[in-house]
Amino acid sequence: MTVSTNPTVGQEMEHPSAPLLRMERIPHVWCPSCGIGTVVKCYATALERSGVDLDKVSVVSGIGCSGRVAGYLKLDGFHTTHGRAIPFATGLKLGRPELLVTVISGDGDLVGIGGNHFIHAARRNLDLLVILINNFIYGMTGGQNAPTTPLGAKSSTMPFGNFETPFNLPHLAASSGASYVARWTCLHIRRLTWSIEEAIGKRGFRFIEAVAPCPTLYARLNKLGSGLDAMRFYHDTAEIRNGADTREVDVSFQSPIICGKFVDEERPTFLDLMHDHYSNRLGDGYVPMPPEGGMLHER
Ligand SMILES: Cc1ncc(C[n+]2csc(CCOP(=O)(O)OP(=O)(O)O)c2C)c(N)n1
Ligand code: SF4
Ligand SMILES: [Mg+2]
Repeated sequence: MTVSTNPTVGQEMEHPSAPLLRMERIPHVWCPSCGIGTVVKCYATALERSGVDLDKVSVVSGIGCSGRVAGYLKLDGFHTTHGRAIPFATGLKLGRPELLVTVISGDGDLVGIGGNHFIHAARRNLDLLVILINNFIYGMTGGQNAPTTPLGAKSSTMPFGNFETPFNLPHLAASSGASYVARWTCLHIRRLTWSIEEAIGKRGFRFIEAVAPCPTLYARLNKLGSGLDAMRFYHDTAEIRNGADTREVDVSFQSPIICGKFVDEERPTFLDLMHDHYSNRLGDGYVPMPPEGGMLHER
């Protein structure tokens, strides 16, 4: 499908990620200068570069503006109920271990209503790639306070500023047991893409926080300007500190956002431990669940 015209030669051109997108659903629902589309582009580019078999990739989203991502990718995609992307993805991975199962969803979805599932999936080191789009607010439902809203930031339910301490997401993931933890903003498209590509090639619970502008709610309620102003803010203030102690990467209102890869430690996944356990206990009597296509990430 063609989506734009090259002004120099008047030739119709295809968007570079079009083969991975459901172009028949474009235009998408996201507001102008929202950061969600940037994360989709980074994910699509990372998938293409990784060379994984796209028939073995699935994307699971919950509910919210970020929860619409699965619907725009030309992959096996699942738009699940609010907060249940991780349990859905868990069932998918356990039943079809050869798949690369990616969860892409919002901060409210994954660590608000879905927070319990998030920490237990990390604790079990489930073999999931989780990309959390953090716009510091519940975008889709009108800008309510989220568990990520920085102290002092305004939301529709905290019009005088948030007084609840937010989660430090990399620390939540790392202290719960994630084996890969990184954070980038929508300005860092190359680093975010590399990080996703790197995480695709790894095993276990891999968590990437993508900080994204929500100009319509978070920025408007806080008088922060457009998505472009958010990019300028990330550009002027974000600090890259690979290997930083996750206890020190919490986000304060309009203070520098610390980005980087913070954790990269391979350890046995839930399925590794389960197979070892039952093989030891039951010997030849243990038959792993079908299908037996082998692990996508086999070394
Ligand atoms: C069980 C249930 N509770 C509440 C809602 C309403 N709801 C839909 S999306 C959403 C918040 C989404 O926030 P987030 O995940 O941060 O996504 P964003 O829109 O910011 O990308 C809420 C509360 C719902 N759909 N289902
Ligand atoms: S409300 Fe915010 S998060 Fe939702 S599409 Fe608009 S800008 Fe993006
Ligand atoms: Mg949100």
